[in-house]
Amino acid sequence: MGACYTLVALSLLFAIAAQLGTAEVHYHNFVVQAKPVKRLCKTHNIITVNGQYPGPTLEVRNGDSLVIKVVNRARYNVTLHWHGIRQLRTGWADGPEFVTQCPIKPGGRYTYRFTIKGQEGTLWWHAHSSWLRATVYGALIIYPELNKHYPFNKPKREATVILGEWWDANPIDVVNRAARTGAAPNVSNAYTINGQPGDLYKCSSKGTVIVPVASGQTNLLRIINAALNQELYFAIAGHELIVVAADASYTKPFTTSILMIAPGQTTDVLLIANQPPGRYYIAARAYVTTQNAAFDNTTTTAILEYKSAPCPSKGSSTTKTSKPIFPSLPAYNDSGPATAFAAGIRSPSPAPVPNNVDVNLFFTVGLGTFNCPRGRTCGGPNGNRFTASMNNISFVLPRNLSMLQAHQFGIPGIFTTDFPAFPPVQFDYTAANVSQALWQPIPGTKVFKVKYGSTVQIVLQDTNIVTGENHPIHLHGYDFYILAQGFGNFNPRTDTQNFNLIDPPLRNTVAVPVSGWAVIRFVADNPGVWLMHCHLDVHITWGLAMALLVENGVGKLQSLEPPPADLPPC
Ligand SMILES: *[C@@H]1O[C@H](CO)[C@@H](O)[C@H](O)[C@H]1NC(C)=O
Ligand SMILES: *[C@@H]1O[C@H](CO)[C@@H](O)[C@H](O)[C@H]1NC(C)=O
Ligand SMILES: *[C@@H]1O[C@H](CO)[C@@H](O)[C@H](O)[C@H]1NC(C)=O
Ligand SMILES: *[C@@H]1O[C@H](CO)[C@@H](O)[C@H](O)[C@H]1NC(C)=O
Ligand SMILES: *[C@@H]1O[C@H](CO)[C@@H](O)[C@H](O)[C@H]1NC(C)=O
Ligand SMILES: *[C@@H]1O[C@H](CO)[C@@H](O)[C@H](O)[C@H]1NC(C)=O
Ligand SMILES: *[C@@H]1O[C@H](CO)[C@@H](O)[C@H](O)[C@H]1NC(C)=O
Ligand SMILES: [Cu+2]
Repeated sequence: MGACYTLVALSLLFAIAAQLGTAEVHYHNFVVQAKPVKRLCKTHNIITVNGQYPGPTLEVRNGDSLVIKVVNRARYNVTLHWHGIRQLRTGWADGPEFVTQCPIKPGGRYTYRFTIKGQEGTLWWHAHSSWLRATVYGALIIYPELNKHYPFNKPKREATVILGEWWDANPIDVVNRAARTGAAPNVSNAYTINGQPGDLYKCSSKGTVIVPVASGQTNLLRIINAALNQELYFAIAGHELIVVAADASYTKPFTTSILMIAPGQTTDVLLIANQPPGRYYIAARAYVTTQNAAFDNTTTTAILEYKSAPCPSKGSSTTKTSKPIFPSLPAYNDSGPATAFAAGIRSPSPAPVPNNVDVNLFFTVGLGTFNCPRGRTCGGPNGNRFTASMNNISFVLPRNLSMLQAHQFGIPGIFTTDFPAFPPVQFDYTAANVSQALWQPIPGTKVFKVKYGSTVQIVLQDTNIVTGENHPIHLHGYDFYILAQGFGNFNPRTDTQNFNLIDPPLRNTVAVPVSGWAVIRFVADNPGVWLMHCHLDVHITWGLAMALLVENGVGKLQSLEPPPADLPPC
């Protein structure tokens, strides 16, 4: 009886909402296909969506629904992930291959359907299969509901700045070669802004992205790090940036001249065009935390151009030769600005931080090695193969069914539920020289099971196995509060006292400090199988991942929806 009334009331509400036009359904066709693209003087056939690189920008409002019909015309398996979308009860649309679905095979199709619930800001979408996300990605912008506003003055203009990474090779060949040799994969040849390397690379000046601004006006820049494997420092010459959101959660505004954005993260900033009219470089380059590892030491640029700036090609001889002003960026290995930037990001207070922790977890994150098979030579550390793990389990994707299907239909043999809550061996995680007896993890497909509604806290602890490194850890299906972060080993006695329970940032990806730790907390209110992994694709390839299995709660509204009929078979 009560349920009937609720249903009637709900459908009435939906009818009213539809009449007012407050929630829309957006239909898109995404054709995954190869397309020749010329960069760095050479043409490559890259995998794209609809022939676009970067892919199409999705623009929706909070409360809207998306229906994205994907057709795979490429020669690779593919899946798409809507990075940061909570996918409440719709885990089937989350996308990581073999976790929430089997891949869409060449010639196959699948329609992703989901609703944006209570999220606003900048997110993005990307392939979640092998290294296809190197070129298959785009922005996903969520505006406030109709007649609702930003919690800051409405900017005059908005621009999206997607940072990416370009290989002068097929990225799939790069990762496959590394899998064969056990060595680190080749580093990229360029970083990109909206798909363009910019002025400082060969054959790239013509395509350099221009971001136009008008004197005196406020602009909202939505900056996304879609790079495959590299954390980036970002700055705009002559201009301060006011950070107003990160990972589609608003922040307490703070002013900075340097951003550090890890792959998977987004940062929204206000830029006031208050400098002398002219041209100013927007630039990004690597923030590197490994020791003695090769990295892409190039700088990508775009140009912030005042509309009243003299045109360089038609102006006087001085303007003709005047190059844009270059910003000052930190040294590639300087962690200071990254640490300061992370500390600056706060929620608008007071944030509703969950208080009583039900599930206390401690996960190490780091690299490792597997012995080189007898009779072969390997290119990793000490002649072995590179690997990576969480709590000494190197994550292996199933091959014959997705974990979510196995969970839903009770099919055994796909994963086990014995992911350890704590490191199986306790050691000095950040010692300068961790004993090599600890370097070799165990491969496995293990989940940690969590009851619906429990408050989960996870300490993420980097290890110095092989090398310490800043790992951007991304959790699917959730936003989490970052209560604290620091260098060295997490100390529960002293570090717990410094938790920020007032205004910690709410994010979907935390850059765990190199040889350090971060503590995250969230309420497990979204049933399903949710991948948690390093967003450097080189590390997820090596197994730096695990999955949380959040059980159904009571009744339909606390349970995963049934799978869509067109879910691809394995
Ligand atoms: C990677 O780098 C090596 C050594 O520089 C080179 O031989 C190889 O062709 C490159 N390409 C790929 C796809 O890994
Ligand atoms: C990075 O490149 C710059 C020149 O562009 C050079 O001065 C610097 O030494 C390089 N750094 C490393 C670590 O390769
Ligand atoms: C950064 O690298 C330079 C050499 O490229 C080195 O001289 C310096 O000590 C390094 N700084 C840090 C903080 O590691
Ligand atoms: C899936 O593959 C694994 C290992 O390859 C095997 O043990 C399991 O029985 C298979 N499960 C199904 C449902 O085919
Ligand atoms: C680090 O440990 C290895 C053995 O695990 C040892 O061979 C090496 O000498 C040690 N290096 C330092 C600097 O202590
Ligand atoms: C991981 O497990 C393997 C196999 O039991 C063991 O040799 C290694 O020491 C463990 N390492 C850590 C860091 O727990
Ligand atoms: C593509 O997906 C199928 C399962 O749907 C799997 O059997 C096959 O190994 C995948 N191919 C590659 C290259 O990963
Ligand atoms: Cu990592």
